[in-house]
Amino acid sequence: MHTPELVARLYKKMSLIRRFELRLAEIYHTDAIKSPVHLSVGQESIAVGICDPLEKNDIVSNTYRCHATYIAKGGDLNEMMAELYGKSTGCAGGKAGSMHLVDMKNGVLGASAVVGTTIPVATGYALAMQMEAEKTGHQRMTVSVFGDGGTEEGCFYESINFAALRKLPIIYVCENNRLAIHTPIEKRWATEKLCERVATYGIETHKLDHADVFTVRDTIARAAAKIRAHRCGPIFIECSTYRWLEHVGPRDDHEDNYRDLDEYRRWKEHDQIARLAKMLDAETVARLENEITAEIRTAEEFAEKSPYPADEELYKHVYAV
Ligand SMILES: Cc1ncc(C[n+]2csc(CCOP(=O)(O)OP(=O)(O)O)c2C)c(N)n1
Repeated sequence: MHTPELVARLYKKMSLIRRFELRLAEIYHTDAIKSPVHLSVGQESIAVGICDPLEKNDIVSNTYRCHATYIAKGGDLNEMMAELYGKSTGCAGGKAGSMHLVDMKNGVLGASAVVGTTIPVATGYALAMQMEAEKTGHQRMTVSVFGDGGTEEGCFYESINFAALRKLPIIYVCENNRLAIHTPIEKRWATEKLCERVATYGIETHKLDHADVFTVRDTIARAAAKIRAHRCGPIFIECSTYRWLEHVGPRDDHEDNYRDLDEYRRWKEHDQIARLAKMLDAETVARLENEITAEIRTAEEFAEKSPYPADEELYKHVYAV
């Protein structure tokens, strides 16, 4: 049985992510947003299920499709919108854009556009957390999130091997939306036995098929508690999900002939936001939606009013050898 508070909290986070991204899709044509956007519409329950049970000082790491985990982990919404607008108040000073969101004060490790590259960085962070816990006695954790395409990179296997060897405090989560740009999984993998492949490294695995936000949350909560108590990481979780919009950009691409629209319709019927709305009373939903409207408007105004970076910023954070 889920408490009304939990349902309301998960609903609000998922709806905030979706409405924030749909607002981006609306304003994208105005050129206010200065970088490409990889939207997570349809996939929100994974990010929210992952981040809800984490502690503030735990870290979540993701790829270029990072809006959802940034918001779910409590990343600053104003700084996120300002970053998308290329403004100096953005979370990366307006220099990085949508694919490189970061908010270390809220436990969001910097994202990267290069598929797979955040996995070894997150693994290194988990090693640092393991060493830190030897001094502090408290085990913080890292959750490394990536797509099914990320598991095709060599550094994925190097990372999970190292993490298993050193029993690192890390949970690896594959958001399996079955698509890498336009290529479905059937054209990329000889078998879909991803969990079985990972298990051969000596890693506990879980396969979650329905993107049920409560199941994702409970699985992460149990995995995190186990790793904190027994120092027995890593744990690998494969979460099935589905991207409703195009790979990059604001459109739906259902006319592009590369995906099975029945699969899309099936996922849409199981939309977790609509499901949780039905578990709440209408008054609560209206109140949460009003709060979301205000938060998005505030973020937009903050971004609009903020200045672009000064010219001299061009030479800061540039390294030469
Ligand atoms: C190393 C590398 N190879 C190729 C690309 C081009 N690329 C960008 S996104 C993408 C698909 C990745 O799919 P997946 O990891 O499943 O994540 P999703 O986009 O579905 O969230 C590819 C091949 C890249 N950015 N980096």
